[in-house]
Amino acid sequence: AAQDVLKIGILDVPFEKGQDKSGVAKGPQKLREAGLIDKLNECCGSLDIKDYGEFSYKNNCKDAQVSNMKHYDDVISCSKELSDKVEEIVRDDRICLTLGGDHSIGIGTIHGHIKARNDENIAVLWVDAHADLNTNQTSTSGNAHGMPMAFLAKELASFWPSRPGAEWFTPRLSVRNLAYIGLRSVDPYENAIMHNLGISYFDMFDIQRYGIDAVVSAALDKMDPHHNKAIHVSFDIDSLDPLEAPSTGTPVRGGLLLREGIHIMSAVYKTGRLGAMDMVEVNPMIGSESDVDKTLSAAIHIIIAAFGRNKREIKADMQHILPPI
Ligand code: 4U7
Ligand code: MN
Ligand code: MN
Ligand code: MN
Repeated sequence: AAQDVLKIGILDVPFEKGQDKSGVAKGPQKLREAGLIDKLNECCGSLDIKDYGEFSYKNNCKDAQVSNMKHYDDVISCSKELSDKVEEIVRDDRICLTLGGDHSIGIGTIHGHIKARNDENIAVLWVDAHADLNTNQTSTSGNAHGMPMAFLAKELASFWPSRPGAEWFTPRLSVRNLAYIGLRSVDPYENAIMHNLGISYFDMFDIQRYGIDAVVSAALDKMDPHHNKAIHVSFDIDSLDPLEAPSTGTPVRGGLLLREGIHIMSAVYKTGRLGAMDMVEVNPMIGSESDVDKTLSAAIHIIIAAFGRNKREIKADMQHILPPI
């Protein structure tokens, strides 16, 4: 059946200072070279894609720092400008597809999405091997890509007594509107926070036990019980098993199969409420050439599932294969 044109905005965010390994900033460019935009147009029916190109920022708080959070000033400066950019794309009435970059960029993308739509209208699905719920007090690495969810959560605001340079920022996401899928490497403090705050999560045990279809519907129910919010999916490629997506900085064995990742995004597509998606932590400088190809192709499969692969209208030039009505 004919459907409306789906409006998408694509933004590259080559940011890698939220972790220690170089290469993750090359993710967006490599996803494009692997044919992301052509595959979207081939597989997803009528799309109206606006290319916002490569995001860049100026470091406007060079002296700002907090303990045990590396490159804090860059993370804050990038987040501020990125949140304005994502807000603009969502206000243009486009589903914002952000290509990372490391997962610290989730601070800016989610904050920007909330600025455009208001906190009560957004739910976040965080697909990851990790919970990314450390504060600078609890992190064992000091890497910001393990902290974005703790930075964003209203309920954790008191754990960040001061955020120099981030006066523009107010935590606006309630953990009631958050669900995790894919967890299998959660630090002890993160685990305590998840249980104290009653955060919804579906780990690899749940996926094995109930199956991915039941898990994704349960996650969508928990984060948005009335099914009326815009969905922000933050997809960390390390949620997939390293056999499927080896080129990433913090791989953890025993992860999602590619078909499970695809199923998650198809289910989100079917809600009709996808508002923004981040694809992060693809590092094309890790592993062999075939590892990199596998990882890029997995990420592209997951993205095209999010935009309705094979589920949208048949292209006009293929109508002739249909029997007459
Ligand atoms: B990712 C870790 F300690 N929890 O905080 C940390 F295990 O964005 C890993 O999910 C964080 O890839 C992983 O450094 C961040 C570690
Ligand atoms: Mn992550
Ligand atoms: Mn991760
Ligand atoms: Mn990672």
